[in-house]
Amino acid sequence: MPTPTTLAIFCKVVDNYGDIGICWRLARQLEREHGVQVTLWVDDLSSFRRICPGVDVAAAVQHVEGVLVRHWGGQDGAFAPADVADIVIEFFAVDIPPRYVEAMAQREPKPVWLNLEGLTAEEWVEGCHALPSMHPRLPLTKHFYFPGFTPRTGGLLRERGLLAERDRFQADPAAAPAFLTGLGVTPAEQAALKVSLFCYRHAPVAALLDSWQAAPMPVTCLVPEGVATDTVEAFLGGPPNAGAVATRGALTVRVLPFVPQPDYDRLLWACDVNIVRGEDSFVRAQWARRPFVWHIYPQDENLHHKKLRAFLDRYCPDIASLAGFSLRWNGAPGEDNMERLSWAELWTALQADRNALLARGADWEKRMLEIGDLATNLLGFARSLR
Ligand code: TRH
Repeated sequence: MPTPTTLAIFCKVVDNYGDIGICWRLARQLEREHGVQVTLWVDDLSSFRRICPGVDVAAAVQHVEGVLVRHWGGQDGAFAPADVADIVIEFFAVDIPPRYVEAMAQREPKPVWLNLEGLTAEEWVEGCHALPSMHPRLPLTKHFYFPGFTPRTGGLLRERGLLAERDRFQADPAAAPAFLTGLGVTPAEQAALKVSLFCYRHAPVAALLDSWQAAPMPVTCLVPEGVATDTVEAFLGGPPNAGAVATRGALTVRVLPFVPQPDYDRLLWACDVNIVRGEDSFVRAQWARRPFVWHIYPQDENLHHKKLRAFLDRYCPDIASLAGFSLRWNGAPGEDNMERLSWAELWTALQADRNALLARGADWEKRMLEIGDLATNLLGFARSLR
């Protein structure tokens, strides 16, 4: 039997859950679907535990779902060439421990070294994807690897059975009610238009909640614990803990527990509209095939507005309601005719385009499937370099 490929991922949690969310998803998929022996080095086990409750925050080394997880204390331990994996991935250009890099240089054959970058729809990634970069001192070459939305990028993370599982869930009339009931959502709340809300603190949540209170159709807004806490607390008139709920006018806001990663997918599949953020939930919303609004991770000098526009230009150049809503949600200037609309009008326009948005979701999915999934593409690329 050939020895399985070994692969190490180095992940630093800058903030939030996206860094570990993406690395964990990739690690699990490579191990489960490709038989790769994965070691995931991660510096923050508490964040990891939020999305994967099986993680022991006190363990320096542990196996989680077949993946070897090592707590990366930032210290530079001693490494021998034999400790180095066949493929080494640094996520978001983290600095791999210098002694590990030295060991990489001594190893024969040399490992494949990839820098897995962040997701953007901007055109320049096609020119940078898969480019080599020589180490200034050591006999090592690193390659940049970009996820993306076009065939000249690595594509998006997507597990093999994901879409079939989603289809089964969405086709089964009992599945979403059973799932939501398990999270404490009552039948009356389920009968309303269900919106999941995952965004950053600076999103104009209060204005949106105000407009939903006066909406012609009842809305149930499901907010994971810890999201938009100030605004949610003000709406509830009490602590925004999981299980807290309040109704004002047409709007019910319910705080949900922060669920394990696979259940977050089910939440997206069960809701009518999803508000998502960052990178990983943004991609999962695309696979949920339900209308979604993206709250993009903020960057200095509003660089993120450029990234947001690049995505909207690809995804919905002809659906002004989604572009207008998304730009306003992210505080980015929009078209004049959209700028004049109130939140209630923007919401009404978005709902009026529901069928177009559903059709776009299906069409977009087809296009993304043609690119293949990120884990398979990345592994194929790494093997082509060996
Ligand atoms: O948490 P984020 O804001 O992470 C961000 C982004 O990745 C951003 O690009 C990056 O630069 C920054 O971190 C440092 O949003 P994101 O990417 O959607 O990640 C959230 C993860 O949390 C995702 O894997 C889904 C998961 N999740 C759960 O598992 N359960 C939940 O209840 C919720 C709400 C999320």
